[in-house]
This record gives sequence, structure tokens and C-alpha cells, in this order.
Amino acid sequence: MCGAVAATLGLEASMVPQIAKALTSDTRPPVVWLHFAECTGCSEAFLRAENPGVEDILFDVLNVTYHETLQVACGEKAEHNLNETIANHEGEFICIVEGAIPTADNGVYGTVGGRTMLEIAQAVIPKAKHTICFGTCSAFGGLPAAAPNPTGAKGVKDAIGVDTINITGCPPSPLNLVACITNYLLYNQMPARRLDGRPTFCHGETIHSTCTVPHGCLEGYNCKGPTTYNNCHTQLYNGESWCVQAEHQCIGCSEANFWDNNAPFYNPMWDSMFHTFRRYAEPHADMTTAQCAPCHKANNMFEVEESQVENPRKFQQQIHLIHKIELDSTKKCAKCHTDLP
Ligand code: FSX
Ligand code: F3S
Repeated sequence: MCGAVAATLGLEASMVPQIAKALTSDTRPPVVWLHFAECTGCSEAFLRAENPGVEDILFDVLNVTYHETLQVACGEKAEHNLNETIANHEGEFICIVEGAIPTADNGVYGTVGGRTMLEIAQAVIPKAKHTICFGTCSAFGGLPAAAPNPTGAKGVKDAIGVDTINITGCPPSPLNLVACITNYLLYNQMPARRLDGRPTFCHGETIHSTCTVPHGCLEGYNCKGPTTYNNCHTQLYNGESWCVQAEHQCIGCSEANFWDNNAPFYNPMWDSMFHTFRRYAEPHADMTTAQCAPCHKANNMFEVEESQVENPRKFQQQIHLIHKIELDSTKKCAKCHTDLP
């Protein structure tokens, strides 16, 4: 397990003993795991983790004091555990959140123990040392926020305005969660992140950039690997497999608004690229004038788009060449060197 964590974080194998020590130390912070609007697939993925196994994660890695799906306690005893952890470890505990937060009509569309999810989030999350959003729903809204989103579901940051570490995927990889916490235990800080809160060790590169396509490229089925930032293909789920290995194209489940931007999932790839570009370019975007938003120079955006519809990969290359928006490293538009939002 420690070897897998080291590989995920990009650490030398010689770090394995230190990782083992960090993961079993007595100073691990308590973890409160909250569930909001979701399918519980994130916990299901966690429960099926084999490398590391769920018992390793629960008993050796995380010091979980509250988890609505897994805890033995229920009712008032469970609420007591939550309140006790917050009272005794304010500013010290780590909060892991699954699911989006319904915000419409004061949050009435989601309640736990008589309180709205919005109320619980506002009461618990600001008291945590760090909040990790585990899954696309808690990070960006995900499935519950798909149009027309009648419950006003939002990701944690958008709903209550706190900074979060976002480990995305629908479901996300348990290994990335363990690696993130390992980084914290080893270095006393959370891993480096992109502007959207996602750690670069697992969400820094597109799937396509290093995809090994075990059964042949699924580009013809409009694989969303070129616009999806995750490490599914290098670290594999449970060390076993991932979507493309199972011969289904990537649907981009770790990206914000993927239901609305990528569905129907067999749409042409350029469509999802266009959405991705628009998201990163906002609020500079003024696509109606066909100009590069950050530098406000005409770039024949629509001409490129139209001419490359039949050749999605070429279109992607064009977009990257023209805009070259390297958000992670410079936070500037590489073309005009203007700060991006
Ligand atoms: Fe969302 Fe997770 Fe997808 Fe489901 O908790 S990221 S719908 S796998 O369950 O939140
Ligand atoms: Fe890329 Fe998907 Fe093919 S990630 S290599 S387009 S299978």
C-alpha cells in the first residue's frame, strides 16, 4: 500500500518506510466524513478499495470518528460523536465531504438528523483544519447539480465559500485520497493544487497525454480523455483497471459540469473541448466575437472549430497552440501573459 501511495505522489521508493511510519503514527488527526447529496458511489468505491484495503484505510491511515455510512453508532449517539469531535478538535480535524450541497429554498431538499445539509456544512466545515472534497459532487456539484438543478446543488466551495482540496471523479479513486492525506502527514501540508483546488499529483495531466490505450484508442467513440485531468490510467482503480481498459471511452467524470458539458456522452469530442476552453477562459470570454478572451486578439476561433470538426485531435492541438493556457504553473495566459481568474 505504501508503495502504491509513493508512486501516486511521485516519491522515491526509498520513502516507503517513512510513509508507513506517518500512516500509523499516533498523531493522525481525527477525520469527520460528511455525506450530502450524492449516490454514495464515493463511499462504495472506498469500500471496494483493495490496494489499500478499506480496513487499512479506516484503522491504519485515517482516524475516522464520524462516517454516516460506515459507523456503528446511529441516531443520537452518532450525532454525539460528531459534536464531540468538533468540540474537542476544533481547528485540528480533517473534514472529508461526499456529495453536493442543496442550497435552494434554504437547503430544504437535503436533511440529516433534522438539519439541512447546508446548515451542517456551515456548522462543521469552517471548524476543520482542512476540508477534502472526495468526488466531483462535493467539489463541483456533479450529478446533483446537473441541469436543471432544481435543488440548487453546489460544490462545497461555491455553497459556503471555504477553500477545499478537491479529489474528483465520479467516483474518485480511494488511492488519491490516501495519497493526499499521506502528503499532509509527511510534510504537514496539503499537496500542491491547481486553481480549481485539485491536487496536481493526481489531476495535473490529462488522461490522454499519457494514455496507453490497452485495447486501441477510443477516439472514434469520442473519448473525453483529452479534456479530463485524472490519473485513472496510471494508478488504476484497485490496481486493476479503468474505463478505457474496460473498452468504454472516458466520459470526463472528474471535470466540473461534466454532465452538462459532456453529455450525451457520445457527442463529438470537440464539443467538450470547447466547453473546457470556455470554462478556463471565463470571465474574459467573449466567444461571440471569436476572439481569444485573455489577450483579446482575433484568433479565428470559430474558423478553427468548424474546419476541425472532422478531426478532433487536430482541433485540440490547435486550441492548445493558440491559447496555451497553463493554469497550473504560471496562472497566466502563456500567449499574452495576463493573469487568469
Ligand atoms: Fe457524486 Fe459520490 Fe459520483 Fe456518486 O459521494 S461523485 S454521484 S460516484 O457518490 O458524490
Ligand atoms: Fe486518448 Fe482516449 Fe484514445 S484518452 S489515447 S482518446 S482512448
